[in-house]
Amino acid sequence: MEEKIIKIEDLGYDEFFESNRVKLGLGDFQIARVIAEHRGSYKIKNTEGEYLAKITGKQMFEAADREDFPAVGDWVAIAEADKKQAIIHKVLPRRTLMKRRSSGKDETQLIATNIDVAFVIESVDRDYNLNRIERYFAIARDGGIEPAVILNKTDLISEEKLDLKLTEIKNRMGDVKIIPTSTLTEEGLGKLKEYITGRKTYCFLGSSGVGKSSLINKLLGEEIIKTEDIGARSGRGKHATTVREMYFLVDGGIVIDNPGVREVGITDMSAGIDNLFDEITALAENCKYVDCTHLHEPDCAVLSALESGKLDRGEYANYINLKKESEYYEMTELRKKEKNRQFGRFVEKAKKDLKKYKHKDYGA
Ligand SMILES: Nc1nc2c(ncn2[C@@H]2O[C@H](COP(=O)(O)OP(=O)(O)OP(=O)(O)O)[C@@H](O)[C@H]2O)c(=O)[nH]1
Ligand SMILES: [Mg+2]
Ligand SMILES: [Zn+2]
Repeated sequence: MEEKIIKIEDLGYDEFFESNRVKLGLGDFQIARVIAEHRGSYKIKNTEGEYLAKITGKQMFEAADREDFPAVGDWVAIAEADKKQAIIHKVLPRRTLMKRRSSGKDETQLIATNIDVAFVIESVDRDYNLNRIERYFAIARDGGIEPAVILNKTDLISEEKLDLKLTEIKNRMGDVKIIPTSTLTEEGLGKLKEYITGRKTYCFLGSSGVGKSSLINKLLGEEIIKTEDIGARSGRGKHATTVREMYFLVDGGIVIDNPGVREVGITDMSAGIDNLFDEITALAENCKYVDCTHLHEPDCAVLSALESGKLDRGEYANYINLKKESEYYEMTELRKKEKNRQFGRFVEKAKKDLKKYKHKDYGA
C-alpha cells in the first residue's frame, strides 16, 4: 500500500531542512526521509516513492559514532542508483533527537530524529511505571521534543481507578498532556486524533505489549501493523514489532512505531535493530581471534551463526561489503600519506641540492 504523496512537506519537510540543504550545497541532490531502518539498510521515501537505501563505505569510515549514521526520521541527500535503490550521500542536520544510553556501555542509541512529540504509552493493567514515564520525558526534553502520555487499555479498569492513575501521574509529572485511550472501546481515540497535527512527527514509545501498534492501526484506520496478544508471544524478546517504522496518516500526521522495551533500564537490543550490525558485533565477541575478519577464520562465531541460519545472509553480506569499502578508503588514505611523505623527501632533497648548487655558485 503506497498512498499518493503530493508534497514533500506532507512528509515533514520544512524551511529548517531546506535552508540547511542550501547551506550545505546539496542543491543538486534529491532528498528523502528515512522511514525505516533494517539490518544495515534503510527504507526512504520522497515524492517519487520509496527506495531501499544504503550508506557508502566512505560514510561508514568517516562516521565518528552512532549518531553519524542515519536514523528513522532523518532527512537525507540521496543519489538514485536504480529505480528503487538509492545511496545516502549525507544526513541533513537534525532539529530534534531522541536517544538513550545503552545499558552498561558508554554509548548512546538513536531512537529516532526530527520528532515533534514523543508519546509515552503506558497500559493501565500491568507493568505500570511512573519512573519509566519520567525517564522517557527526560530523554524527550533533552532532545528538544515535547512529551505526552497515552494511558491505554482503559477498558480494563474502572473509572475510579483510572481517575486515581491520572491523579498519580499529574502529581508526579506536573502539568502534562495525558490522553486515556482504549483501542477496544475506541474511547479517547478522537482526542488522540485531535491532538495530532498534520505534517508533525509523533514517536510512539513504551514497553512491549502496551498497544503502540494497535493504536497506530486505529489511527491508520486499517490493520496495517501486525499486533500480538502478549500471552501468545514467542521467540526472541517477545516483541510483536521488531522494526522501527514511520507511517503517514490520512489526516496528515506522521507517526513512528517502535519495538517495545522489555524492562526499565534495559534497551530493546533483543529486537536487534536498534543499531546497525549490533548482532554481528555481539557475535564477534565470541570469535577465536580478536582481529577476526569473519571471512574464513576457524572458530568464527559470525560464520557459524551464518551456517546455522541464526544470522541473516543479507545482513552478513551488507556488513562484509561495507567493511570492504571502508577498508578501501582507509587504504587510499594510507597511500596518500605515503605519497605525501615521498613528496616531502623529494622537496627536502631538492632544497639540499639547491643549497649545494648555490654554495657552489657563491663559492665560485
Ligand atoms: N484490552 C485491551 N487490549 C489492548 C488494547 N490495545 C491493545 N491491546 C492488546 O494488547 C496486545 C499488544 O498490543 P500491540 O499493539 O501489539 O502492542 P505493542 O506495544 O505494539 O507491542 P510491541 O510491538 O511488542 O512493542 C494485543 O493483544 C492487543 O490486542 C486496549 O486498549 N485494550
Ligand atoms: Mg508493536
Ligand atoms: Zn569471526
